Order: sequence, then C-alpha cells, then structure tokens
Amino acid sequence: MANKSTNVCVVKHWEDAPKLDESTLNDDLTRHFYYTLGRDRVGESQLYLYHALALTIKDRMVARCRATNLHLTSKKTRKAAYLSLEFLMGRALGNAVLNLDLQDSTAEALKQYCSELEVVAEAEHDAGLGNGGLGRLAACFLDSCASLALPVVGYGIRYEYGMFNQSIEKGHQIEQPDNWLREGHPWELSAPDQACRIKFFGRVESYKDKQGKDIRCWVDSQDVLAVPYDVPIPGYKNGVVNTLRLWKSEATDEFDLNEFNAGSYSEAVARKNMAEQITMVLYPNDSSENGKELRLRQQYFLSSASLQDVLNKWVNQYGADFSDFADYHVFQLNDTHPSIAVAELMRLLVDEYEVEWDRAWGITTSTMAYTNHTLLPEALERWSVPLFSKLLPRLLEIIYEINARFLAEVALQWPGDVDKQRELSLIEEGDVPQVRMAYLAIVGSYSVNGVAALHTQLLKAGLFKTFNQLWPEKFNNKTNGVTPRRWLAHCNPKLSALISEKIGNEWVADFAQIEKIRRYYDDTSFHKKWRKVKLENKVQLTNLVKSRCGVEFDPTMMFDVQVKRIHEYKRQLLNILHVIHLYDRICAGDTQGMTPRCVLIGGKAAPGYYMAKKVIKLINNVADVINQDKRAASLLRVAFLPNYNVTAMETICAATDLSEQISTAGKEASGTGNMKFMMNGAITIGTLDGANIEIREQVGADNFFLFGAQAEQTDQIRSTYDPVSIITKDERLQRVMTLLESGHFNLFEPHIFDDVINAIKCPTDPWLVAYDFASYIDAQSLASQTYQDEKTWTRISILNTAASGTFSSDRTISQYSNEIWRLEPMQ
Ligand code: GL9
Repeated sequence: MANKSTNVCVVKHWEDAPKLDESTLNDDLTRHFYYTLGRDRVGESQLYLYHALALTIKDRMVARCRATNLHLTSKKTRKAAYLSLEFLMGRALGNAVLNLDLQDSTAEALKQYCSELEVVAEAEHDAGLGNGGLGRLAACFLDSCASLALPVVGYGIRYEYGMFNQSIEKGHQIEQPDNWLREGHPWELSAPDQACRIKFFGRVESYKDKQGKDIRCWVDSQDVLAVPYDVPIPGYKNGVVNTLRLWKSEATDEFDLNEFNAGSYSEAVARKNMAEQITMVLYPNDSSENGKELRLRQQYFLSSASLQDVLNKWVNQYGADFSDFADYHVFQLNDTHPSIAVAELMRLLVDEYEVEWDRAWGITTSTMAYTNHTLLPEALERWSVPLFSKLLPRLLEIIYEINARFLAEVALQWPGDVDKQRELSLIEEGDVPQVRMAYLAIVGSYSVNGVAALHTQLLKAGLFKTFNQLWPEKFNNKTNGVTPRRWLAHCNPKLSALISEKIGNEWVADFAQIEKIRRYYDDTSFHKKWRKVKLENKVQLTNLVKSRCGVEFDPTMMFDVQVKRIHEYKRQLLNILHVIHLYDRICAGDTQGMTPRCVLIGGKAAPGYYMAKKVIKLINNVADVINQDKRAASLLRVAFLPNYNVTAMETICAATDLSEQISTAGKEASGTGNMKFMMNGAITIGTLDGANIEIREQVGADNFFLFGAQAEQTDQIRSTYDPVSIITKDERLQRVMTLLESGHFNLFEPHIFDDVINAIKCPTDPWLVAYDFASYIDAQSLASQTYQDEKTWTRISILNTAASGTFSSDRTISQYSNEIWRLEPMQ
C-alpha cells in the first residue's frame, strides 16, 4: 500500500545531494572500509580496499546518474537503447577514476593504506560478459555515448558466469567457469521494483472482442522475472553518468507458491532453477551460432525485458498513447542476437496496448536499427520453426504475419517471381523450416549498417544484395572505433603523459587532436622519449609473459603480437608458419640480418571448435621447441599467453611493436584490436581486410606492411586453388611443411597435427593459407629490416598514433547519433 512518503523526493537535484567531491573521498574510503565492509587492516589481497574504493567512487556516480535520468524524464527527450547480448567491460575502477578526474585524490586517499591505484586495481575481476570484438565494441560505445553526453541506455544480460577462463595444460586449452561475481560486484545497483515478467511456452488462444475484432491471447505461459541491475557508465570529465542495465532471471513468486502448495517441494526448487538458468552463462561461441534452446531464451529474455522497460517508462509518463513514441526512441540491435525485438515490439504494442497492426508496424520500423558484424555465413542465426513455436508461440505467429505482408511487397516489386519470394522469405524452407533472424532484422529496421567500409560494401553486394535492391536507403556504414580513454589514456599512462607534454591533454576528449603529434615525427629528442616509453611498457609485458607463460622475453627484441579469438579465418596458423620459417632459418644457420623477435600469440577457442584448439596446441608445441633450443635464444622467442582478456590487452597493446592483422581478405568484418595497437604506436602487418584498409589509408601505404590476396580476387583464386603445387614451388614453404610433417614439433605425440597439415594442403581451404604465405614472409622480412632502422621505425610508429584519430569510438558514435539515432547531447 502506498504511504505518504511515496512521492517525497529527498534529493531533487544532484547539486542538492550531500557533496561528494574530492575533499571527502579520503573520509568516505575509510568509512566504507571500516563500516560498510567492517575491516580494519588491508591484508595481502587488497580485496576489501578495492571494494571500499569502488563503493566510494560509485557514490560519486549515483547522484549524477540520477541527474541524467531526471534530465531524460523532465524533458521529452529522444533517446537510444543499445540492445546487446554482450558487454565486454573489463575492469571498471581505473576507467572510472580517470573519467571522473579523481586520480590525485584517489592516490592521496590510498596513501593512508600504503597502497596505490595500480595495486588495488589488480583485485578487480574483469566483467567478461562478452566473447570478443562485438562485446568489447558495445563497451567502447557506452564510454563514448556518456562522454559525448548522449542519452543512451545499454541493455544486456547479467550472466552469472562470463567468458570462460582459459588455462593451458600440456599445450591444450582447458576451460574453467568464470565465477566473476563470487567476491561481489560493487558497481551495480539492483532495482527489483522495476522487474518485468517474461513469458515462455504456453499457447495462443483467439477470441472476438465486443467489436468483433480478433484478439490473440498468449495463455498458460510459464513466466520468468527479469530483475534489473544497473551499472553506472561515467562520461569523461563531463558530469554525465549513463546506465548499463543488466537483467537477471528469477522465478516469479506464484511459480514458487503454486508448486509448493501442491506439495511438490523438490519439483518447485527444480523449476526455480530452470528460471534462473536463463542468465547463468554466456555462450562462448565466436561468430557461429549453435541453435541451443537456452540461447533463444536468453535472446528473448533480454529483448522483452528491455522493450517492456522502455514502454513502461513511456506509459508511466505519457500514458498508453504511442502516436509520437517513435519520435523519441530508437533501438540499436547489436547483431541479430536481439533481433527477436522486432516481433516482440509488435506483440507488446498490438497485444498489450491494443495498437492497430499497421500503426504498430510503423512504430517498429521507425525505431529499430540493426548492425551486422560478420560476413561468415555460418554465423547467420536461424531458429527452427518447431522450437520457436514451442518456446514463443505468439512470436512465431507475429513473424508469420510480418512475413506474409513483406512477401506481398516482394511480389509487387518482382511480379510472378516465386524464387524471389523463396529467397527473401523470413522462413527458410526445408525439412525443418527455419526463421532467418537477419532477414527479420532487415525487414523490421530503418537502418542496416556494416562495421567497416569494405564490410558494408560486401554486405550490399553479397549477403544482402536483394534487400539492398529493395531498400538501398536502409544500408549504411559505420566504421568501428575504440575508446581512447581506456585504450590510450588509461592503459598507456607513460605515452599519454608524453603526448600531453607536447600537445596538451585535450586529445583525450577530442581525439581528432592526436593528429598534432605528427609535428614531432622527425624530432630526435621526441624519438628518444617515445622509444623509452615503449621499452618500459615492454618490460611490463615481459613480466606478464614471464609470470603467465614462464617464457623469458627480452624487451630489446621486436615484440610481434597477435591476440584475438582463435579462428581459422584470422589465420593464427599463418603466423605460426612464419615462426617455423624463422626457426628453420636459425637451424640452417641462415641468420644474416635477422631481427631478434619475441612472438606473442593469445586468444580463446570456442570449446567446440576442433581446428582452433589444434592451432592452440600447435602454437604451444612450436613455442616449447623453440624456447628450449639454445641456438634460437638470442633471435626468437615464442609464447602463448593463456586467458587473453580485456585486462591483458591493456598491458599488451601498450608494449607491441608489430600488430598482426592477417585474416583472409573479405572475412574480418572490421577488427578493433588493430585500432588499439595503432593508437599505441604499433605498426600493422596486415591484409586488405576490414578496417585495415582504412587504417592503411589514414597512415599511408608506406607506413603499413601490406601483403596477401585482395577480397575481390579470392573467389577467382579459390576456383583454381592448388596449395600442394604452391608448396612444391616455394622452397621456404616446402621446408616449413617438411619440418611440420617430420613431427619435429610433436615427437611424442604422433599425428596430432595431421588435420592442421591437411587443411593447409586442401584445395578447398577457404582461408588460403598457402596462397598468402610467400607475400606474408616477404612483408615480415620488410618489417624486420625496417625495425633495424631505429629512426625509421620510430617515425612510422609516431605516424601511426598520429593517424589514429578517426578510430576513436567517439567518431563512430557521433556518426551513429547524427546519421541513425538523431540524438541531441544532454545539457
Ligand atoms: C565481430 C567481427 O568479427 C569483428 O571483425 C568486428 O570488429 C566486431 C565488432 O564489430 O564484430 N563479429 C563477431 O561475431 N565477432 C566479432 O569480433 N566475434 C566476437 O565478438 C567473438
């Protein structure tokens, strides 16, 4: 029952809230440490000190977060919701301290505990709620939206277990669950009062209302609660704090009651478990779907909860009148994963709010926007119709209705062309018909974008060609970016200080200004400092590699790095063939002019991806052989870094000389690691793929090591591909293959690499490893020579950082905002 205090607002404006500024940070830290957490000494782990500091910093965000929300509710403001199954946030503490400009006061406060930020920060677990690029992009976007003061809410899932932890045993990947919440998550605030109900299973009944209208009713459903947990997202020194709302699934109360009253205690507990399973674990698949029912449940759970949340807020404020709803809302779908939102918005409007179909469709198609992140056909999500009909019966009906109306449009455009209808249908025919989620997303959205120029061009010419003919105005490009706060200012404080010393520190908020350091590309004393910073960063990475892999790197050697998910198209295999080639030269005494290198490879393989796991094993075996061979010690060292994640990348990208971006052309939609390395002054060796093309354009062809077949040539190459004859004709590759086939890297494990070897020799190898080998080795050799010319290398390194301005996610988000979302910054 509502009491008198229901509407009493204690603090109306954040300006009126008790002052939580720098001067009180010290006292607050002590208070949280002593009272909230009940501790009186730090101990070895720093865990409680981390928690106390996180709570202290969070206090400084909640008031601003409320202010942002107040702004959104007080004025009728157009806003965006970013729907994503993945947000790969990493650690929050260092980033929050930087963005809130609390570095000095934090350092001061930590002194009384004889500690410092870098040490305390180590106690934080990564929030690994994503697989890789796609999830990390969502995290960078949130930082940019807040920093640009844009009204954007992120909606995701609060997985109990994030991306698995990877360890390496005898060279094999072992997966362990990531229980990231075990020690608590101090950043979140739950809002159980705003929980939503999500329906599953059941059936659809129809009846006629008083006016004789057909009403469809989803009944006998088994409902689950979605409970929101809000994570604050601080903008960079602008007073804005946005929200990432993560949903956790819970059993509904009556779920418990009914079952308990029926006396079936254990069944009730089991059912409770079913409900809570939905948000238990992140699916660890990288760009491939596997059609598991629980995954479809996650997708619908996120989509429905987020849309209900937005609609509830609208209805609470303006009543159930949706006539201008579309003027104030946009939903950005991060890949097809949340594309069921198209049908769910229709269901909510038509079934729950009795909006007439055509008007509801008008609202849906002017609020939904879809981003595609991959060209790999195996990643295109399809759900079987029987599964859909069992789990989400009403949504399947709605999809059929959308499809019927859409196919009528297709028939108008291509009269009598039944093949066109079959080709474009949202339902793929076959033994088991499938719902094509990408098509649902395209039909239901007003914007469809790719994530790099080449990717968008290939989408329009290939995968979505006919849709592009139908609706060319929908298609657009938004080249990815990464946030310069985390990926330069935070992760590379020494380089940041050097840059700021020369051009001031406005580049952190306005990254186009990074171009100003170009002035120093020939300045000898600047060169010296630039190299000193890189060397110091390489010492840090050396320590990490030593402690994680037991391999001794030498910071004076060239650091050649490839870190990303392990996937055949990314061609870690090509990298290791180059390593074997260098080793072969060393064994043959052909070391004249060779540049000493440390090669670092890291990344996780999807647990069911056989070939990717073989490649990990091969890298580890090759590394073992080389690192144990004294002849190689001064010229070549190799390490596989286990459990590559956001936090590891912060150390890695600051310390890299050579960035490996070597995917088969036409396969990597964009890449974003390539941008992080570039910002930090690494030089790229890469193919003309994804955003590499734009990186090369920005920095200039002379400052990029290019190799390999081009995307438009690959089909032609594949049609006559004969890798065995390529191997026979190329002595270098021949020798590498001989070494591999001799079992030199698997002396006591016969035949374990047969499948990898055969893949290289297979005429249908889609990744063209043998084809690109020669040009890759030549590009590597050019990189080696260039590295020996210290001055030239340093110049190119500076030019790379200087040319990275356009790869800030602030640029990307400005384009989303101006060209798709049409948002105004909050004042
Ligand atoms: C990806 C693409 O493969 C990358 O090229 C792209 O940079 C990112 C972000 O747009 O999206 N699509 C995709 O499914 N993944 C990507 O990284 N995979 C993972 O996130 C694991």
